[in-house]
Amino acid sequence: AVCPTDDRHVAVLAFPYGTHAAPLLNLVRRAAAEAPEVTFSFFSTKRSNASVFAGLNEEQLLNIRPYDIEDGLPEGFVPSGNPQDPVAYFVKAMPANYRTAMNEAVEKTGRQITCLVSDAFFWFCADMAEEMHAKWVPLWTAGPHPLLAHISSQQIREKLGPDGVRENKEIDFLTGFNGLKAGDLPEGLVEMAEDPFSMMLEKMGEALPRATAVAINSFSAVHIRIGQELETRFQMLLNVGPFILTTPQSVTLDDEGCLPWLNSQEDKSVVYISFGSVIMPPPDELTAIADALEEGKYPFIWAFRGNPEKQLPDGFMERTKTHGKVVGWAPQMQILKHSAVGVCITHGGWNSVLDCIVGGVPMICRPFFGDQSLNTATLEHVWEIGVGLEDNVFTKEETLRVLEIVMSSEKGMMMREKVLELKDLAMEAAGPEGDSTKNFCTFADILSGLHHG
Ligand code: U2F
Repeated sequence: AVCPTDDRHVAVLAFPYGTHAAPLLNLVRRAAAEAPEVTFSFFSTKRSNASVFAGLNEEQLLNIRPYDIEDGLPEGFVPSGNPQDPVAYFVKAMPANYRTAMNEAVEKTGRQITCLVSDAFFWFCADMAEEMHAKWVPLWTAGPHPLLAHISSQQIREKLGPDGVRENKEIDFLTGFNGLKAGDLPEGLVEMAEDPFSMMLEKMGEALPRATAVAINSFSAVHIRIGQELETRFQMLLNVGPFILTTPQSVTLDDEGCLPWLNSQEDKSVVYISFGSVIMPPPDELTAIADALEEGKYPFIWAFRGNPEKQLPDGFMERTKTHGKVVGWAPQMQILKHSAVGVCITHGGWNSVLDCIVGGVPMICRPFFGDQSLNTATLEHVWEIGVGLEDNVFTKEETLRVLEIVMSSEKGMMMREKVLELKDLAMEAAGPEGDSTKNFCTFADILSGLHHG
């Protein structure tokens, strides 16, 4: 029997690291606004909830309630500095930590769970949903290429043979991967590493075809053939992005005056640098970037997560203070939309790639882990909207070389044109008649129990 929407209870299971929980909350906020009678319970760690719910008032939260889950860290855990360590503990604590908090939410609200919306990582939701007779809609927060790679891991291993990774071997047997190589794939995929994170991704690949629908923070025109292939693998594929255009965003204040400063800079002259929320490049590469900016006299905004006085070359901050800004956390999207920005130096995190597309800004990419190499190869060789680095390291010479390509060459102009074409397609997808808008309606209907398919 179909239960009335006012009995509906959607459990949202967020992955509390990197930029995963915030995009999921933003998507759910839009859905919750359209289904006021449905109850939403949002599960993440205390720390993650404190960060993603910060600044949201009752009115913005509507029918969504946060619940804190255990992070699985042993008592007295001392961070080693490796951001992957807490993730490994967390993955070991799953799914028991979610179950405990979900039972609490069922008790508190008096409503059984009718739908699970989770980070796509959470393979265990396939069984949970079955057991609860609930729907399951996982959200893949990265791009379509790595998603297809993860769900094709067995095929990739078979095709590449037993000799392990052959860095330069083309992945020509997978739809949409022409021009991409084995060495671009996420680490741990070809060799099948047995650490908790890689195992989670492996199980994810097996579980996703069981989902009611798989949502992705992307738009169909990003790669039509990959989209078509994904559609054959899943019960339903819902491109519902880019979230920067399709979901409410939390506001980042411009405390350090980046935007007024950009107003005083020439068109397409500024270099914006950010390595996302997890990564800090090694010291010699930070120095190389700083030296290149100084020698090339490029105006810049650097979103720097560490201590710039200590980690950047002596006197760099003082010498560059009139033509550069080093800030803690920048209003990235607004910066990238500003006409003064000419290039973004990034680690190739998917959210940053989408920010650059929507901002119409070509990229210089230095990937570190996970999907970032595949994103870099795709934007360099498939979309032609950015460049990678020789040997994938910043040296002063290499940084100057790629800056010159993007900022001053014919090739750089072509990149800008192509990124603007993608931007138009993104805007269209998120517009009133666009695919992402239509897919969002389907997503919201599944959550409210109105979609029967
Ligand atoms: C993980 O990505 P990260 O969190 O490291 O990086 P991004 O996906 O690029 O997301 C960074 C977000 O933070 C914002 C920026 C993006 O939305 O607009 N931001 C900001 O507002 N101000 C700043 O100063 C700096 C950043 C992972 F590491 C990646 O490999 C994955 O692709 C990604 C998604 O799954 O998650």
